[in-house]
Amino acid sequence: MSLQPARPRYKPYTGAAAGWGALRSVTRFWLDSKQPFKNLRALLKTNQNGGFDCPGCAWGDSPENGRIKFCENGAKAVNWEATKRGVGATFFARYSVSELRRQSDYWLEYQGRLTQPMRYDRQTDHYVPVSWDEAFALIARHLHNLESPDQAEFYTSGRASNEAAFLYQLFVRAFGTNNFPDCSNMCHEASGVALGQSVGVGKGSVTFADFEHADAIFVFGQNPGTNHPRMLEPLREAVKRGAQVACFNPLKERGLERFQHPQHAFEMLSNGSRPLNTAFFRPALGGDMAALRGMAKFLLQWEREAQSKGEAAVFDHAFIAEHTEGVDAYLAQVDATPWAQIEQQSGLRLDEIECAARLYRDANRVIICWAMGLTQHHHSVPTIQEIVNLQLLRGNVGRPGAGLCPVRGHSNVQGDRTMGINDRPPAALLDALEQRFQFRVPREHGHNTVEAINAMLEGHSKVFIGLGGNFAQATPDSPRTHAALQHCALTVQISTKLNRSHLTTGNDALILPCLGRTDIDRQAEGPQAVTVEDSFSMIHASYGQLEPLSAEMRSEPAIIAGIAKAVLGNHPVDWDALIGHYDRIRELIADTIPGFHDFNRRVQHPGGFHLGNSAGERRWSTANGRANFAPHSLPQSLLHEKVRETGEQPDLILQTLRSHDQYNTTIYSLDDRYRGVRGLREVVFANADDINRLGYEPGQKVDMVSLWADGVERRVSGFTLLAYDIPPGQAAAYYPETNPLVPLDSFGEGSFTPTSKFVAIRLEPARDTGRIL
Ligand SMILES: Nc1nc2c(c(=O)[nH]1)N[C@H]1C(S)=C(S)[C@@H](COP(=O)(O)OP(=O)(O)OC[C@H]3O[C@@H](n4cnc5c(=O)[nH]c(N)nc54)[C@H](O)[C@@H]3O)O[C@H]1N2
Ligand SMILES: Nc1nc2c(c(=O)[nH]1)N[C@H]1C(S)=C(S)[C@@H](COP(=O)(O)OP(=O)(O)OC[C@H]3O[C@@H](n4cnc5c(=O)[nH]c(N)nc54)[C@H](O)[C@@H]3O)O[C@H]1N2
Ligand SMILES: [Mo]
Repeated sequence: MSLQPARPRYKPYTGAAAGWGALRSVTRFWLDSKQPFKNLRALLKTNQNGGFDCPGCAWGDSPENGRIKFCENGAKAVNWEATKRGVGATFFARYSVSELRRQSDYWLEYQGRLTQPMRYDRQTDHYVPVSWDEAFALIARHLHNLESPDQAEFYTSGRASNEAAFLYQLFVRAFGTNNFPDCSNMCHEASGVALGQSVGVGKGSVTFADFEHADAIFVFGQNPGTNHPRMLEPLREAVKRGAQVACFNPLKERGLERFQHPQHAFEMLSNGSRPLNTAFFRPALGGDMAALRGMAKFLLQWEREAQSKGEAAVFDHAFIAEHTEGVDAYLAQVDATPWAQIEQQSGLRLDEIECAARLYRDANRVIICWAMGLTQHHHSVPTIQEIVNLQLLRGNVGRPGAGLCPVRGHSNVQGDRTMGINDRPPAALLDALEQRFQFRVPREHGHNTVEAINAMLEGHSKVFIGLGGNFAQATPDSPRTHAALQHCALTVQISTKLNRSHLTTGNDALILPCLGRTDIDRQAEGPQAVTVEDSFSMIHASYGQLEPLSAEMRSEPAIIAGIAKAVLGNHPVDWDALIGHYDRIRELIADTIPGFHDFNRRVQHPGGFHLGNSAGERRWSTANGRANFAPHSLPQSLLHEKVRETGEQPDLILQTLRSHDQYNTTIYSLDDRYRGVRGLREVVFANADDINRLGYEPGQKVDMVSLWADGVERRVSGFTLLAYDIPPGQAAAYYPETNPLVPLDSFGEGSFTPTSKFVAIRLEPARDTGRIL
């Protein structure tokens, strides 16, 4: 593999998910890391007891050791992080920041690991070396210069360990603000809000073992073949033992459709693959709430029929009576929802919805999973609450083999929230911090991601610190976000790899290179482990395995402690002492965060420990102490009023999604194997009839312009139209290239999550008409 991408090619993929293609792809990344043998040893430690937690996704594992527990995309993540290539003083002397800005996201990260702290020199437009102490002192000067602590933004991306996240929130709150914009704001925020209101805890209620007992598993708006490949195995096992797997996705994503496991040699050799799904439903973008409502309406109809015939009930009346509130209002809402609206909004025929409802009814134990296809819409909170409503009707929460399963993204995004990375922190957390550390903890809500961008744009916030991630590229409305960062007096990025956020500098800017999950973290009292929490609330330890590329890199906790000490001195804790051995950080976590008592002992247990989940135990930590039905009506229209105000009918509705060879804004290669694309990311998938109807030809280059009545033109140029098996009226294109199309004020109600899966667009012939394919 080299940086030179393959010649662009588009040819529908006919192989199975995983299998030989996966093995070939992993091998390429392995060799390209320049240290294949070391990395092979490291890979075998992935997700093992005594090994490190995969820096890929947040899917959990069975606790037994021994079996190989990494997937194709986990292997890519490991090889990408554990590379021999480094980016330090020589690199930055060679390229100015303006020059670097002209490079692609792919090129930037490919350059390798950041190896030493750097400070931006505006005079020369180059990054130049800076000592750690000078860097910390510079941050302290800027933070002390602010009129109020609320003028600084402290971003977190979900790879930060529990220890790093806990220290970060402690420092930031001791400094005096709750401004915690977080990648979760763009991700599963709607799940947290919806579940918190409905069942009292914003996390999934199931554990890994539940998948072994489910009679049906519904997967909404998720592409596990690419984004959570280890999830395919429990799905496949479920199908094997006769359980139903039903998928709701407008795209027939490979892996949901056909699957073979790379670790099952026989199936691979015989090239035998079997259909994984037992049912596949292809809703309109944003149509899931209507589909779920339709399922509930069928259940209600069958419940009434059963009652009139004296047959067994469809609803779990005992559960509803004992545990829930609001069923009558909800069923009245179900009755009031017209079938015509359900059909029109869901994009599904009533017989399809009836089929889904039957699958649902006939299963005793049902797990419902979901991801970004549900969380990145205007009405994501009501949609997820509709899942809860459905599950409550049949008592499918809090018993083995049944429950709610938001499948998280970043490997520790759930843990970061548990540790208090929260712009709207619960009072109990703040009370506990105040009691333990004896300082006045800020009580006002802080900024989430959208609010942080607005605050920087308006000049209210002047310092941005990013604990990981790529704020400039992951956020919506890219030109405005870039301007927001550039308005700052200081931007600081604590990172492993070079990305566009380092090039979108404030007046002053720092790059602070940190250790990653795979690196050995040596502190005064020896090598340290960190801990993480997966989607099933399992907490386990992670031990880095590889010698760091540079002695100048520091661990995230050490960097945070360095900043904190420079800003606050030894208040409210002795930061250096904590870093000497992370057991001391874990003691503070045990003192303040519920569920972590005796943390240092329990985390020694192979496989870790379960944090507990009140909803999973049928205890409801809601205001009324019950599980709540949420009686929402369907949205009047899926088109936001700002779209309707333009008076223009959108050509297509665009969703922005991930290719197979990327991890969020990290682009591993320009290929998307399962969708048949090679060597090119500026593509837009559309239905052949739509391409024809709109007067274009497949392979032609187009611009996309988003419809939003605020006088700002949002356009991306030169995307190649690909005829794809996608429902009419829809389009799909990769994130982050399409982020300039997502308006900053187009976000989910109650979640503030940018609506990345629903962008109303117009196509225009590209100014550059040269054909690529
Ligand atoms: N290899 C790899 N792994 C990853 C990531 C990665 O980038 N690469 N990212 C990580 C992160 S942070 C996250 S959050 C997860 C993301 O995991 P996913 O949620 O699987 O990610 P997306 O690519 O955004 O895919 C969304 C899926 O939802 C479907 N969809 C879109 N709109 C709708 C809709 O309205 N209704 C329905 N029913 N379906 C819809 C799309 O067709 C697509 O299949 O993955 C994590 N794991
Ligand atoms: N249009 C559109 N936008 C989206 C989405 C979408 O589906 N569509 N998805 C959203 C979602 S779900 C998410 S989660 C966000 C992701 O947003 P982010 O989490 O901000 O972005 P990433 O691309 O994961 O960040 C990659 C960078 O993290 C740094 N990094 C990697 N590992 C480590 C580490 O161990 N420590 C530290 N300190 N840094 C590290 C590297 O420098 C790398 O360049 O994007 C969101 N944006
Ligand atoms: Mo995410």
